[in-house]
Amino acid sequence: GRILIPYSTFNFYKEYLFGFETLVFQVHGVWPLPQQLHQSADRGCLSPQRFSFTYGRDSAAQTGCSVLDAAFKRYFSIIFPDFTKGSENRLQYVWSEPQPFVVSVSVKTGGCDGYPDEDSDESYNLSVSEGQAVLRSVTVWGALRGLESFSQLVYQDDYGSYFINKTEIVDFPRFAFRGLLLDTSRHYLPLHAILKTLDAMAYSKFNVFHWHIVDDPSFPYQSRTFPDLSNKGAFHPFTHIYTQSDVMRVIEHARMRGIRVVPEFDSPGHTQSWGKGQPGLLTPCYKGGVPSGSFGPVDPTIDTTYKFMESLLKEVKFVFPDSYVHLGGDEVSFACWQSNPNVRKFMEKMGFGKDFTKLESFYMESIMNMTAALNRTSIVWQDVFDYHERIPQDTVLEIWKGEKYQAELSRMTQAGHRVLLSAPWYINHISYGQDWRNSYAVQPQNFSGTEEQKKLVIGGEVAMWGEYVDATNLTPRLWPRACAAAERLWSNEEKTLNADLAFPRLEEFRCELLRRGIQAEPLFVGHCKHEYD
Ligand code: CP6
Repeated sequence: GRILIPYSTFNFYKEYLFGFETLVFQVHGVWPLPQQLHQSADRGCLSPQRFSFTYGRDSAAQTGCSVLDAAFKRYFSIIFPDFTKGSENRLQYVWSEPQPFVVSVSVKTGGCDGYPDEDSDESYNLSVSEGQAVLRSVTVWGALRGLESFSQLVYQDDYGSYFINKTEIVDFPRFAFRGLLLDTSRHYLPLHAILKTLDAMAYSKFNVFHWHIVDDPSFPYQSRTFPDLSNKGAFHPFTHIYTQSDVMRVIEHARMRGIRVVPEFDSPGHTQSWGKGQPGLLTPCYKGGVPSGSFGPVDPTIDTTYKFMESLLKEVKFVFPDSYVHLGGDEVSFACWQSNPNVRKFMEKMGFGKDFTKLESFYMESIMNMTAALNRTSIVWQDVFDYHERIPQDTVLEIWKGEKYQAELSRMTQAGHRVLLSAPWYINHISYGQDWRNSYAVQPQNFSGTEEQKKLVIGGEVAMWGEYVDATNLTPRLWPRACAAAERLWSNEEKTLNADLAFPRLEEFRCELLRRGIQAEPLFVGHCKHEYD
């Protein structure tokens, strides 16, 4: 008889026929792994001429829904790239009429014109059977996740014919916040590089683009209120900037993929470039009793600083629709503050003694309060918590220091704060070998604490700091390594404990990224069917 033996959980099924192994069919994996996935050997052939996405009759969204209309077009091209490129008459000698296949998409709630947010329901159910697939979700964002999974189920045989197996998927994310940080200050990233990264993020179900848009080396954000910040602080005032229209394009491209854009305006440290276009903002450093001509962090002792920050944050609220804004607060060097007599006098007046962490806390507290007054949730780096001052309860804390991050998770959640984990996912760091396995092994809720505390971990972020990264090497450095964190943040913990089982699926997904035009680097020895360019 014929017995089908699942071999490596999702990829291959082998037929045992009179004791001989023959490869019978390949079931195509989905990355990140859905919460529940059942596939069968039954498969159907898809033909681009007889394939369509439609809105279900009972769907709250119908034709005209911007997000899904665009997604239907996008996923059609992803599934049938040859057809889309106009070479469809290749290999089309068929002796039976191709059967129609309809993907019917139904969402419970409309909301096609809004933005995804922290409470967005991304769950979906997908059922693929003969001649049809039924995708059901609560929101359009869930439908996007389901369309992505659907597209990964389709595969081609050696002759180029398209197939899909009978499949049932019930899926939802483990964590609500699955972010990726890009740093556009150390190197300017052209718009196309950012948009392409957003495409690839959607392929592995990331849902937050953390835009570390400015920092010490350059200020590429073209501010409406303070144009001199980029006029004087960008690497180049016309070519190396993000105009208001660039920013709008990023936000809209992200929205179409169910991705939030959270901007970071990091202060009081990491602000050298701000000083060029905003004289008086930074602290003058002193040497031998006189100003040395160099500048330190933002000057937290003068009113004009707070007026400036308030105007800037008002603009940020106007430009970026997300309810979160990242305020930074990391790595503040105290040497310059200490050298400045006005700062020392202010410290004395405020009763801070010689403790400069109190001064940083004073500054951060006032900009966190400003942010709250603007109805926005602040994210700050862990340094702000480590200084032990009052932090508004709804502030989200982000862990970036590699050592002892579990202990930090315990302390922060004990204090009742929501937390984001980034420390183990600094993938700007590279090393020889399969370092994705380290990212994959991370367990964000593996720290000592109550169940309540564990729920306060809202997710994590992959960080691509830009010291050694620009548009030439961004994509292969990100992909497929970021995918490991994507699966950790989306999928069921128990079903994804074994990296060896994930490996063949990740290899296959990396080949799929190549097929989609993402220059993802190889994981190890091997080949892909499609190795373009
Ligand atoms: N820039 C800013 C950075 C880093 C941080 N903030 C950073 C520090 C250490 C490493 C990687 C990045 N480059 N603004 C810390 C959050 Cl290893």
